[in-house]
Amino acid sequence: MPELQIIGAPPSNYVWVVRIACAEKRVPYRLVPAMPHTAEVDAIHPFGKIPVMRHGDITLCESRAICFYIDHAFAGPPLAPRDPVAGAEVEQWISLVNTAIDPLFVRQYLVSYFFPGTPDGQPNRAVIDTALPKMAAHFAVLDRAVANTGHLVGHSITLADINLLPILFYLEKLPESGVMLRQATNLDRYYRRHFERPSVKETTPQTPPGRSS
Ligand SMILES: N[C@@H](CCC(=O)N[C@@H](CS)C(=O)NCC(=O)O)C(=O)O
Repeated sequence: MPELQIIGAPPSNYVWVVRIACAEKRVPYRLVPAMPHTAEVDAIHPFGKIPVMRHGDITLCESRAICFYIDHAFAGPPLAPRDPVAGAEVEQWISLVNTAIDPLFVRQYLVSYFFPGTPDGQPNRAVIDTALPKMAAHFAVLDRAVANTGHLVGHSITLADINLLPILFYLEKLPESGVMLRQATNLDRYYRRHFERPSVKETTPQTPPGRSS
């Protein structure tokens, strides 16, 4: 079996998603640190984004596609139910997080702290303050979603949860989002319980975004 390479910077939430997926499946891999828009990334992703993956002759980009490959090409516990309804619910939550949660929580709020782009390097308050009311509504959605079973889908961890957990990690660390998370008691409990999992603990980035890793 050729070596599986996960290529990308460890602090990236989407690189982390793929690493948790490997850990849950117990699939060995080599992490190749690389920033977006570098040669090894551009060779695989048409828009230079991380993560990308190399496995022998197989190259893939986009975290969802990489996780699909990891889940189906290797033995180990399935990361998404094969049942059509539950499997579709996992896809639904991955899509909701990728199209609504990540653009607001990561690309607006977290980026305004970690990559502010302001003249003095201070957090971009204008963007943060615009994001906060929408974030409160999104936290309420997530809080309701995990209230019944402590998972986004079904009664055990799936790719839906794996795709969300890295974002919650960063939200917990920042002032406004940390308060919002603690006030969303179901989501907070969900976050803390999942962060006890070895797959999550062992892959937690050692450096925040914006610092060399
Ligand atoms: N849809 C992509 C998103 C990946 C993504 O946005 N990665 C960020 C780092 S977390 C990136 O490479 N950003 C650089 C850019 O957008 O140019 C996936 O799921 O893999």
